[in-house]
Amino acid sequence: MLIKKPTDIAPSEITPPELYARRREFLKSTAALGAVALLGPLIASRTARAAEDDLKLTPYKDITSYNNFVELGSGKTAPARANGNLRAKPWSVAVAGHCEKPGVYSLEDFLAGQMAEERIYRLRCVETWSMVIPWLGIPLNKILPRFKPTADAKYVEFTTLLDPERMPGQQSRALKWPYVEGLRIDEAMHPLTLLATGLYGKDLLDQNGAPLRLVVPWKYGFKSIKSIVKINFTDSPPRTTWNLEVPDEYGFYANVNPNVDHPRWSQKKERRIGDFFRRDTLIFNGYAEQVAGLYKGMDLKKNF
Ligand SMILES: Nc1nc2c(c(=O)[nH]1)N[C@H]1C(S)=C(S)[C@@H](COP(=O)(O)O)O[C@H]1N2
Ligand SMILES: [Mo]
Repeated sequence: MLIKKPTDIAPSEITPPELYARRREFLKSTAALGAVALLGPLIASRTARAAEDDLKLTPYKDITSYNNFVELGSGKTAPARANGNLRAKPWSVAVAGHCEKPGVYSLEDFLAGQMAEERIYRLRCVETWSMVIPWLGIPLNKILPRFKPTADAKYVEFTTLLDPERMPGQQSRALKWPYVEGLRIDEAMHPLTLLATGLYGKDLLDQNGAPLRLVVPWKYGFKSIKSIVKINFTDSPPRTTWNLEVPDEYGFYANVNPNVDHPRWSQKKERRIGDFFRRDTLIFNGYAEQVAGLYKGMDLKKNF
């Protein structure tokens, strides 16, 4: 489905995850050796250690067995047990709203001509756990322009598949279905915003949002909506699932922010899955340099 030039194939796509992780360790230690000569042993080793620790990949096993995906079941382990319901079935994505090329596209047509790239991002859940995930995906800003959004397209609304047969969690009233999320158009077009089709070089499993899910790395995980079937260009803010459900706990923006606590718990610290000690939460999940400009002049406490 995705056609790539050989040079675009990331090592992760041709190497099993275990080997891949070891090779990355090797590359990192050789890079650190180079830096030693330039910067002096102390700085180099400290920097290398901090960088390595911060973006050390979460094991594939954890990324695919500890999930939030209410449609496939509540609790962290239920979604993985429901794996198999979504994949290997025809999938299409409807494009609607303020654009010149609305329509229903098969997944193949929707992604036609695009090359998946690897992006290693932190994922921070509003519940205070986090992971580091090597996604495979296509920047959303390479896909949206194809549908020619008009000047009225101020926001983008995303919708998850509604099908209680394939998504047994939808037989319960846990949330109002289907799950809906949204971004401002400039957030959607930001180069960090990814439409993911895989991780660790493999296609997404159902529990991670097969076959197509959003990844917005500077926002709490609930913005990164899974198993998308519709993209709608709107002129007003989309009504998003968690915001509708509990408006004073989950805002539209949901930018990761250690200085704005959840009403029921602190957001100052987080626990990286696999770590024993908690670590500091980073503003914008560590992507401030890239995204803070999107929110210039905004009161982040009000616009949480
Ligand atoms: N459709 C849908 N998307 C969803 C969710 C969900 O329940 N349904 N959970 C969200 C939450 S709370 C998080 S933290 C991330 C988790 O993604 P992961 O399981 O791939 O780590 O998915 C988000 N996307
Ligand atoms: Mo989450």
